[in-house]
Amino acid sequence: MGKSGSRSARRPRAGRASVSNGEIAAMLDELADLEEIAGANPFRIRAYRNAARFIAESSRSMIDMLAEGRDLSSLPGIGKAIAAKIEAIVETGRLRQLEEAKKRTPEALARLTHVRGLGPKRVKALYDELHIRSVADLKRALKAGRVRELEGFGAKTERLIEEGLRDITAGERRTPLMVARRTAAELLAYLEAVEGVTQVTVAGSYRRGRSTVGDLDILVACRDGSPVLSRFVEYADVGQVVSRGTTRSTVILRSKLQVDLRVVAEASYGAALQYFTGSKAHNVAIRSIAAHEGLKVNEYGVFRGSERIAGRTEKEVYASLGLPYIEPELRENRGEIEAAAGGRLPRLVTIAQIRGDLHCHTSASGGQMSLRALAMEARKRDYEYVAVTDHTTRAAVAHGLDVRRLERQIAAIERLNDELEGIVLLKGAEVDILEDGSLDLPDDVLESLDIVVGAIHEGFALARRRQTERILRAMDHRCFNILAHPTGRLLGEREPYDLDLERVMEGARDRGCFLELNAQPARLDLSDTYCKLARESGVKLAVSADARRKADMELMELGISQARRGWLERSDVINTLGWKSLGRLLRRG
Ligand code: DGT
Ligand code: CA
Ligand code: CA
Repeated sequence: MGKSGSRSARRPRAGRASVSNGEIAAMLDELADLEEIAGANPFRIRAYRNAARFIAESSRSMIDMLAEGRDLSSLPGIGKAIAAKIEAIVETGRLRQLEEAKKRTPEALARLTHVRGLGPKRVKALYDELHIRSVADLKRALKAGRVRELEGFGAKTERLIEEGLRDITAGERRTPLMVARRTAAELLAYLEAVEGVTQVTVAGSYRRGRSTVGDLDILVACRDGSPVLSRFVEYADVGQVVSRGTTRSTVILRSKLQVDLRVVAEASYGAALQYFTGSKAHNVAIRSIAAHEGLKVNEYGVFRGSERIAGRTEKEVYASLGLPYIEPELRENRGEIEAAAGGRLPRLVTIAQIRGDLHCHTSASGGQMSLRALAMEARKRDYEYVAVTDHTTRAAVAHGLDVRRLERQIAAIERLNDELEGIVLLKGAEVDILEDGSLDLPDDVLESLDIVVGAIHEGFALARRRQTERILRAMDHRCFNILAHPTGRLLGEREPYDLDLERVMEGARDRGCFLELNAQPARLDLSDTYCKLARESGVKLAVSADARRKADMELMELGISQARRGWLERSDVINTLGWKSLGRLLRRG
């Protein structure tokens, strides 16, 4: 760039985004912050800040001054280098040095400067002294009391930072997987239709099936010159274009969900998919295995020296490290790499293996479906059976069925089963487990049911020991089959009740009972880690939608994602069985 922006920069061109003084100042300030974290020359940093302040307070716009041919470096506090930067910003709307600084600085670290109570100086001290690189690191250090011991911090600063942290994490949005799936399905269809596009995949936490996602990470392979990046930013739901480059763009949709799109060459598509699927912990472990073999893994491929030995497919990437393909849901560095190396990877359950749903409500207890509608919906999904499990009377939740109404429902189910082809309605109930561990229906009624799902709906606050005994006692009943939503958690709303879940798992196993993985997005109970624990303790699970309306039936997919994250195989999930075998399993002793 010429010393006083000689050429066209002086005259604003039509169609160019006009950059305000405030925006120019903000970019210089941000550059100063990032340089400061990086430990750059303090004079340079101060120069950026001084210039930013001068520009922000100036009554004349920089655009006008440049248009008049003013030499900005004649202004107080603005040297030639900064004048050139301002011209670049006015000309292009961007500042190369800022973009480079952003690339150099871990995003999480840069984000820390936005925590109230922390400026770049403090972020740098936290990084240098305590190796804090992220909000999570910072939280741990605060908890351990290490922050207040740093020079220049102290107890008051600590409190300020804690408050600031609460603000930014409260504003942190994670999107439920089910919502993200709907958004992604439309966007994928749109991108696949762009000329030249050969492959599109959503990677990241979405592909790993996490119950919530921070953003969508989309990888696209396409032929040269495909307009995919420009079509991406033109997508109708885009609310804001955050960045736009030649191989990568980031947008925020109107729903506030962020989407990163990267264009990747076919030859490295598998390597990129592996890299951007994560998790970070899995990738770190994979890279260390590679290092042992004298190999290098990155998003472009697996390399021995400068030779690329794999990269086109993920399978090839894992194979080059001597490993079988590892399913995305397992990639959390929770033992999957050791299992892969030892040939002990689970063969994860799939949605296609599911033969029915064992927990559903009708309009009789707060749902919206009639018996017939429920049966039709299940048949549409190619299920063989679906259990009708309305609430009993004690349930504080929703107009439970008393014995008379339940008996009428049983008769209605029998009539429908005679009439309907291709689907069996199971006679069941979601029975309240009372505080003493007894069940909220008389024995003769329980005996007449095909399936009994037991649940706790009140008395959450019992002490750990009593809560555990209560559930074990309920499972002592020979009609008890499945413990619904075993920990009672409601995400972001209610903590799990205090319970010795390992004892409950062993108790269920020994009695021939089962635990539920409830697929309601607010529950997802059992969690993935507890699913894994259940499998290890030898108790089987039912994955259930707990549907109240037709659309809920598709929540089974969410449940299966979580089951897979919990390492469950077909044989761990009882609703992969046909009704004949399942029926035998449900008749205890
Ligand atoms: P999210 O978006 O918070 O739900 O979680 P992820 O796992 O989708 O994380 P995201 O979007 O930040 O990054 C996507 C993947 O890219 C991540 O799972 C692994 C990979 N990745 C991102 N940054 C790094 C990094 O600094 N190092 C390594 N090894 N991998 C990274
Ligand atoms: Ca992500
Ligand atoms: Ca991302």
